[in-house]
Amino acid sequence: MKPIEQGKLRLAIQKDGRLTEETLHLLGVAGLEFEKQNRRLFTSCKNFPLEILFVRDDDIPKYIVDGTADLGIVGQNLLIEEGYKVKQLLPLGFGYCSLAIGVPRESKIENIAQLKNKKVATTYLKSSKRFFRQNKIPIELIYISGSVEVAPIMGVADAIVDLISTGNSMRLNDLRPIDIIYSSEALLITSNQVLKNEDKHANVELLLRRFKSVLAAKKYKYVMMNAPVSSLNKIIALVPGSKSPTIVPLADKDWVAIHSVIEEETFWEVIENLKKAGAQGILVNPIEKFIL
Ligand code: PRT
Ligand code: ZN
Repeated sequence: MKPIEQGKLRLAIQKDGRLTEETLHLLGVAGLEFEKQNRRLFTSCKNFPLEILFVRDDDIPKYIVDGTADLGIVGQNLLIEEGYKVKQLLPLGFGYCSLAIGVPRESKIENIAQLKNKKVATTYLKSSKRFFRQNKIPIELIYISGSVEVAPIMGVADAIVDLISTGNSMRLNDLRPIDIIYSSEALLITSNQVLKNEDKHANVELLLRRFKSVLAAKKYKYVMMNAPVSSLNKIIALVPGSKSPTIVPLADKDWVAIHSVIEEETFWEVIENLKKAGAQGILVNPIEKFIL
């Protein structure tokens, strides 16, 4: 199916930040060609009816809600914080982070109950308020717009609520996390309004299929190996593939070549078991796209 010109879509992505590189990589691997140098506000995709809008991440949900953009790539954390009514289409497997509660390393506080009546500094006011209210722990929330990690050192707060990914920033500021409010990753979002437009909807489905095949490919590795016919059943059970593995006869009748895929998560475990089952000369290749 070809994309529909009348259903031209506008995709809002972060101009310059933590999500930018992986967003551009995803679009590139999905086969979308556009000018990436000296990112202006707008660029047009050369081979898909798609405009790309480079903006601050905080503005993306608003643009989806008011129709300035049809699609957006944004951290789930922003949606949770502001409670935007957008349609979440696909988690994208990057931009992972957690909204964590941190206290000074030397503090006696071990759990959230001990934060009762304490001062907590954050940029994520709404998420924090909701969390402590749900847990029935009264606290004093202090809004800080940046560098929340320094609030305890400056004596402004007893604890902080902030995003963490590696946790380095908290550690460097002598803080330790005691709880996680939620976990987040980058999402592809749209609005119901867009999906009601038949042409736009058709193009959204095309893009979704492309993105899904890129994400599926990241999860798998392509493997080829030689195996004695006698251990074929054992090996098929280990690498069942998406339907069943490809078996190619070899000149030596007692041996076959097997082609299949392995999930990244269990990769080394499966490789060990394949070797135990008699597989030899195992070749592993990355997959660019995996259309399921
Ligand atoms: O300029 P613009 O408004 O577009 O960007 P921004 O500065 O507001 O956002 P940016 O680029 O920092 O983050 C964009 C999105 O990336 C966030 O909304 C999250 O969805 C996601 N993300 C993933 C993170 C992190 N990881 C992260 N670690 N956003 C922020 N951080 C910060 C955190 O606030 C803390 O200051 O990084 C620090 C901690 O990192 P670690 O690795 O030391 O734990
Ligand atoms: Zn921002």
